[in-house]
Amino acid sequence: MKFKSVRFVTSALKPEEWPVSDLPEVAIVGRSNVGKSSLINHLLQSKTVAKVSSTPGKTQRINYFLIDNTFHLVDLPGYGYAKTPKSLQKEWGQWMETYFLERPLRLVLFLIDSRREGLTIEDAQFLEWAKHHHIPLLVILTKGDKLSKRERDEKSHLLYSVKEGKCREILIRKINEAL
Ligand SMILES: Nc1nc2c(ncn2[C@@H]2O[C@H](COP(=O)(O)OP(=O)(O)OP(=O)(O)O)[C@@H](O)[C@H]2O)c(=O)[nH]1
Ligand SMILES: [Mg+2]
Repeated sequence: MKFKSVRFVTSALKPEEWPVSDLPEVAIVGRSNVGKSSLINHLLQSKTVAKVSSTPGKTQRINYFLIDNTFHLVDLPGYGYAKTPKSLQKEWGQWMETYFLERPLRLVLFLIDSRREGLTIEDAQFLEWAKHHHIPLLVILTKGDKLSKRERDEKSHLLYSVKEGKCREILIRKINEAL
């Protein structure tokens, strides 16, 4: 897969709205504002495929994109977004659990802001849960361009920046391996 063609499939919320499909899926998760939608645009070399915003909570539904007619790339809403109503937060948690356990997932791209020291409680909980359920996960540190050279050298995970091209090729290779 070269990430050449993309087609927006649907913007869904509840499991009933998710596409009926056996195509493999690669999902993107992480806190609000970490750069999930930006990463999708960078992978697809488009400015407009996924909606980006400097205000957290932009992506509020599960957005499905069909890539190269072969797999679904799935932009999930960011967690840790305080303005989501409490009632929806609870249901949302259950839907997400269903999502991760029942979809034909090949890889979860787990995004963390590279400037953060350590994990948030939610990040740690998700990692623990994903490990327990043997969910294939790739940790990606975002906004790598905001780090100094020394800080970059200290990081051991894939350091991504939408301002740089090299990380895109590495990530595409890793996604292809997972598929
Ligand atoms: N400097 C820099 N800024 C970035 C990078 N990636 C994302 N951003 C910025 O971070 C902000 C949030 O990006 P989004 O892609 O909307 O984040 P998101 O994770 O999809 O956020 P939600 O949809 O709210 O969950 C935007 O202002 C982006 O321009 C990066 O690699 N470098
Ligand atoms: Mg988003």
